Amino acid sequence: MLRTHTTKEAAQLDGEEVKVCGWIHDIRVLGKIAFIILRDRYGFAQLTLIRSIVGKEKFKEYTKLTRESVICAKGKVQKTKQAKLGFEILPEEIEVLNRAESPLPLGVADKVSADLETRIENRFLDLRKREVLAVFEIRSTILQGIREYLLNQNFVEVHTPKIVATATEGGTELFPVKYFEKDAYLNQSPQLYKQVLMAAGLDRVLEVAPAFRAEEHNTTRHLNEFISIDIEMSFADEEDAMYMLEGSIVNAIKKLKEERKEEMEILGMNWEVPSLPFKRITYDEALEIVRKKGIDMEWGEDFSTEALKALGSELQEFYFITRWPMEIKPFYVLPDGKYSHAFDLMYGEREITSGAQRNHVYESLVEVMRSKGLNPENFEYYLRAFRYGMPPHAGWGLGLERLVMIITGVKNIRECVIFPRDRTRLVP
Ligand code: ATP
Ligand code: AMO
Repeated sequence: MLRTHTTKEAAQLDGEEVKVCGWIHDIRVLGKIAFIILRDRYGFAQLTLIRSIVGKEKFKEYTKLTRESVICAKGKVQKTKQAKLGFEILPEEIEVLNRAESPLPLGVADKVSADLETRIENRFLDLRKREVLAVFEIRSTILQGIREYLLNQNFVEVHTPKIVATATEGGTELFPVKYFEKDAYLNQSPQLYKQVLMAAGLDRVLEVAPAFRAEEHNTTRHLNEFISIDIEMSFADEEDAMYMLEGSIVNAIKKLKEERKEEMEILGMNWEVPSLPFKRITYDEALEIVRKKGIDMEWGEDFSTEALKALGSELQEFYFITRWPMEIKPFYVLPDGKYSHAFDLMYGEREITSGAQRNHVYESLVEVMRSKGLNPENFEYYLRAFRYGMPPHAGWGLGLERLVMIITGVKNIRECVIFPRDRTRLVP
């Protein structure tokens, strides 16, 4: 084993021999004594080098090492009030595993914050910063909290194709791909497949997978590749789907509070576990709020950025907007006269999730498709599932990065993806 302890584990010991490994965060030389601050994912350790003990040659060699070089140090841990960390390691030996070039394209120890472009171009260095890594540790726990809740509710996790033949969420946002002699696309959403699985009798499905959207605009809340958490459940209406959604989010926040105290502190997050159920307002009520704020909006329009801001100023919490006009919702949503069984989950001015009870009646579905200008022939594999026993069903799709953005409070969605894909970025 290269290492015996992480820095965090070493910090708990006194008088024991350990081997810790990591990056050189900083080196300070004070004449005959030098301090190397070693960093790993879990924290820091101070290596105290005394020239008369390590020897003249080695002292010179070690103190000349560059920042961010990878080393292992073997030595005794000692609690001491003199060290800022409360302990030090007195190495007998330092093994240099990999030397870092100098200067670094992005400082790790420095407080100066580089611009996001430089950070993403040097993401491997950027992630060595505790506050950057914290976002991804939180992201991992949020996902785990949601998955855990849904698996406990008897959802089965599935994977559907990402190379597909048809659009699901409207035709303009598709990335074409060559598929041998056929035209294909990267999937925008597992929508059609998860519905087909309801006809298969899977009853409750969950998918966590990338979704691709050729959004032309460059905003702080749109990605061209994002992780979509999707559920679909049978013999259920939109209230059942909303119940699963609010339960998932509350479980994620509970889990964060239990397991990610340190990361939450680093990011200055202070969440209370939201109470259940989340507030529900209808589209008409939301429209009323927006109009009262002096914004001109017709019934049947989608909320503009300005309208969402007005809503957000009234509702700084998680809330659902229900009973949307059918004309602005996709064909697969179950209509209710000019209204629909669709909902969005919002937090303030931001949308996190769309969902609905679906239209499970073949004839009606085909009629809605036609009224929206779609050709049912292009959806043959999907429609077929509605002709031989399709139960009523409901579901939702949640953009993981949108939720992480809200929970961590970061301002740009790119900060929630390790290697983001946006309008101009394809590397790294
Ligand atoms: P979905 O993909 O589910 O529709 P979304 O939040 O990405 O979710 P959009 O239709 O892209 O939805 O945009 C929602 C609202 O945000 C729209 O009403 C639109 O006015 C506004 N919006 C869209 N693009 C931009 C942009 N580039 N800058 C500011 N606001 C925008
Ligand atoms: P919708 O198109 O609303 O619904 O997408 C679902 C959720 O995915 C997220 N999202 C995005 N996140 C980052 N960048 C983007 N470009 C982007 N586009 C969408 C949002 C959004 O709420 N099939 C339906 C879901 C369903 O009804 O089950 C769908 O895809 O958080």
